[in-house]
Amino acid sequence: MLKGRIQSINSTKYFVDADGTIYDCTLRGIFRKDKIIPLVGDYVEINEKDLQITKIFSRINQLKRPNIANVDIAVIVTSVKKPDLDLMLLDKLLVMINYSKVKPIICFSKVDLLDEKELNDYKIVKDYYQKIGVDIIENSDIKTFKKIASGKVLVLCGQTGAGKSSFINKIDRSFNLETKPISNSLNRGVHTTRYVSLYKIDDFFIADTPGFSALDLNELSKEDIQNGFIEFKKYKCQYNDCDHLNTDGCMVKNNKEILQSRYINYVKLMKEYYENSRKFFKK
Ligand SMILES: Nc1nc2c(ncn2[C@@H]2O[C@H](COP(=O)(O)OP(=O)(O)OP(=O)(O)O)[C@@H](O)[C@H]2O)c(=O)[nH]1
Ligand SMILES: [Mg+2]
Ligand SMILES: [Zn+2]
Repeated sequence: MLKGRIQSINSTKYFVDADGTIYDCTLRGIFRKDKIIPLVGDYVEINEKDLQITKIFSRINQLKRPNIANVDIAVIVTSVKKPDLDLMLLDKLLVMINYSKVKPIICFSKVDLLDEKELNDYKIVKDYYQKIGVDIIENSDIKTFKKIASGKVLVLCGQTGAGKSSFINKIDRSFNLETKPISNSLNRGVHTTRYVSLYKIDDFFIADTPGFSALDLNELSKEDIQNGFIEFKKYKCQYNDCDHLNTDGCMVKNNKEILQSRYINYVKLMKEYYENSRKFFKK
């Protein structure tokens, strides 16, 4: 028996890294019957004779989008232009990553495309997320990134066209992952990366993943959404169970210390949550 970690998956083929050697494995039928789906990042046992995966070890965590297991840090690659800065997608990803018990960091990309006025607006946003305790880098800051990444397993996630694959190519010049310009008419990426793949660089592992433009949080509870707005917790509203929507004595609503888009996005997500749960009860 060999122990390794799934590095990439291509339909029924599982590429497992065991001590630096990549084995082209299949899955023993029993897993399919039990509907267990192995993910990139899963630690597995393989039978050396027939190269079948015989066991999947339990996960420390799992992200749904991108679908990957056992990561220490999720790097939200967020372009500030082309595609435009999408703070709703960023806030949703922060909620989802927090829910999955993974540490988030934000990596802003394409800051070189901003004019002076846009740069000022961007700085306000960047400083806010930093202030509430999220680690922030820019994709030009490879040195800082390598320090953060040392010894860890990281996954790049975020919008299609934001520059995830380009970032890996920049971190290690020997990489030549496929990248493509965004579509000018749609102002968004063209889904260049198709599979989740885990790569080793220096002393860390990093996964490139397919980007997306929309993300739904339907599986999350009201509390899961609220927990993702980490900075709201420090404000003591009049009622302990204040949902910060319309309650008297709320210290979050209309609070000038909170970035306006954060509160607006929170309200949108809570409204979506209430709408979905209404639909659910109607069924
Ligand atoms: N100006 C500028 N362009 C960038 C930067 N980073 C990436 N790009 C460009 O953005 C485009 C999209 O980059 P990709 O790396 O393919 O984006 P991706 O996030 O991997 O996209 P998917 O694989 O579809 O999820 C490419 O044309 C890159 O050259 C940056 O910091 N500045
Ligand atoms: Mg890509
Ligand atoms: Zn409140």
